[in-house]
Amino acid sequence: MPAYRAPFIKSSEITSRSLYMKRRQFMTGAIAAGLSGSLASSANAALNAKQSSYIVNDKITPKEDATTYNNYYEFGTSKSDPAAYSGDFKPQPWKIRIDGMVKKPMEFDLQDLMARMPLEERIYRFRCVEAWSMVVPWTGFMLSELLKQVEPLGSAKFVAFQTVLRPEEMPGVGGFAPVLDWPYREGLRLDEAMHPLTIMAVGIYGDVLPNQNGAPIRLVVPWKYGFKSIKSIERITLVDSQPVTAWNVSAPGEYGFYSNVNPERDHPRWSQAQERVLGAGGGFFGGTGKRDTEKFNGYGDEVASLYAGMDLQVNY
Ligand SMILES: Nc1nc2c(c(=O)[nH]1)N[C@H]1C(S)=C(S)[C@@H](COP(=O)(O)O)O[C@H]1N2
Ligand SMILES: [Mo]
Repeated sequence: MPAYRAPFIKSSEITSRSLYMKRRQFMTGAIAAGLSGSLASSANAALNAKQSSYIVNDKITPKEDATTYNNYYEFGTSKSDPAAYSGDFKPQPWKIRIDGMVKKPMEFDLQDLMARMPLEERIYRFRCVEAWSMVVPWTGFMLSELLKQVEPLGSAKFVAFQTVLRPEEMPGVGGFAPVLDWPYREGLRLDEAMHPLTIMAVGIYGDVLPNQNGAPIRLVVPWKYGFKSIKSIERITLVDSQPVTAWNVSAPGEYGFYSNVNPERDHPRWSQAQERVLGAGGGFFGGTGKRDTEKFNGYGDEVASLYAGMDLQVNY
């Protein structure tokens, strides 16, 4: 292992980011000018989101990489399967139900919800447990804003999430030996769910989510391994005990409930000390395309206090 080096931001990377921001400003301008009218309902509608201050200065992953190299086992286990086989999935119309230990259980129509929630664009690091990573602009809103509307009861301690299950639209579901115990399920502690970094994303790269990235609405928790960021959510339930999660059921020794990004705790079958950055693989200008993985994926200042006093080797 190489010694730790502080991340070095090349001027070319800074340039690509500011170019991206300019393009975003242009899109926002186009919307303000009323050019977006019919776009709003089309499949690649530009979303009218304000630029958030939650950004990182890392080079943004090419959209092509983030939308063709995916994990979404409902559509197959190869990285290219979700983009290739999610064409029949119908993300509209969509309802999302929030129930359990709340004062006001509710069912939201996603279009209504998106019109009401203040959408913002955030640039987050995203680290898969398989030791690859990307940096992508998500459009969404804070999960806390959604949960506040249903008024969690004092007894609620965890939040359980569930992906829609539609075997007829999801060719990776079913068969004699299902890869996971469907539906895909995930969970967070209530304080993690209420953290300002935790968002519900409805877009990526300024457009609505493509099916392979979790259309029409998915979770994004940037300090945890990617599998916590559950896709195409149809149900959220507040509960008082730690919920069952799909990967933990499948391999409890490998995938814990917390799954905070942690270079100090290796996966039983591979090191978590470094990550391969999507789209940065040792090209003409050299470099390995790798970087050292940061604890909490670099979000330690914001989230480390959530785990004060906890042994993160035990609570992996
Ligand atoms: N429903 C569902 N959600 C899921 C998955 C999945 O297989 N099914 N894969 C997870 C994993 S392992 C990762 S790394 C991310 C990938 O998100 P992306 O395709 O947008 O990069 O989605 C997560 N959410
Ligand atoms: Mo992942």
